[in-house]
Amino acid sequence: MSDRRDFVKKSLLSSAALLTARSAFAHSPEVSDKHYTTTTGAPIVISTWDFGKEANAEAWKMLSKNSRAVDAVESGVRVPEADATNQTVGRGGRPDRDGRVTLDASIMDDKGNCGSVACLEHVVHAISVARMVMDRTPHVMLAGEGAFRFAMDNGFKKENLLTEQSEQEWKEWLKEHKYTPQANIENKMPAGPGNHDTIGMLAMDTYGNMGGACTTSGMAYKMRGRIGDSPIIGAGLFVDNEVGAATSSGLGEEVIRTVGSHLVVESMRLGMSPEAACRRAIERIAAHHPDKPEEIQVGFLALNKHGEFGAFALRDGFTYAVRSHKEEKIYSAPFLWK
Ligand code: SD4
Repeated sequence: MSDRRDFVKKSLLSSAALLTARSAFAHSPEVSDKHYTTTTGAPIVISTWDFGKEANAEAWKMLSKNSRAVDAVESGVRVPEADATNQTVGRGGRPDRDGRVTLDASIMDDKGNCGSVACLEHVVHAISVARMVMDRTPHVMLAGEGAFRFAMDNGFKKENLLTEQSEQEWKEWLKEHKYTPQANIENKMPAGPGNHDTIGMLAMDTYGNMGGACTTSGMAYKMRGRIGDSPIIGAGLFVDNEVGAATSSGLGEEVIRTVGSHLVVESMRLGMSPEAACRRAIERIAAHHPDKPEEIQVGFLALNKHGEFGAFALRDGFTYAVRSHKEEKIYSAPFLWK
């Protein structure tokens, strides 16, 4: 209880400081270029891909009512999780090679608390199961059958996540039976630009505290049991309330190998801008691939404690959505390889 009082007191103090900071910025010229923008301060929410816009809108409703960043990002990413037409997150996600939809998700708050689930089946809101792992268990990560049992024990509903559309496409795929991840598959899916991949969302609340969430059905037609970067703290998501937060989308194996999101945050700690920090992590991945394979895409997205954001990708096509008092916008990330 005293912990909570302490939190409320600190929050009010930092909120007052932010309000002062905001009015000091109110008449300063906008610092803005194509990919790197200084906002006028918190709150702000950013997320991967074009479809982040709708998810941001949900998170924004909460941020603008002074909710904690961690609560806002959880609510925000539940939007694509529930959307059966989005074939890469939650319900309607593309299955693994065996036709099973398995979800990966992680969440992290401003106090270094984190929770995640990997290879979770039959539960739409993997992010909320991850949140419950964070809030109600002594662990960080639950996987597979254990994660499912934990969800059932905590009141989540068992559902079939495989939609007719995803099932049909999987059956088509089985005819050729080969597994080749495609670059920017998120913006190329048959259902058009509304159909995307992993959502990684980062936010800073009115109190200047940060939170992040990441949720996905992973790479389509992956091997059974395959886990990507999204549920791995430090790879698909990392939040350090003193410095900033980062998340990723793309070929998870590359992100895990380089502990990408942690690398981005640590680079910001050294003074790099969010974009430069994302670029550094992308260059680390590129260094393993002098031959620039066509099929590899990874994008990083980052937000620092000043409300500055940026992104960088291996290839053209990675987009992200931003919502703040100043803007509601989709940006294209700069990239390394044509
Ligand atoms: C994964 N990073 O499972 C996820 C998938 C993804 O764009 O983000 N694809 O590897």
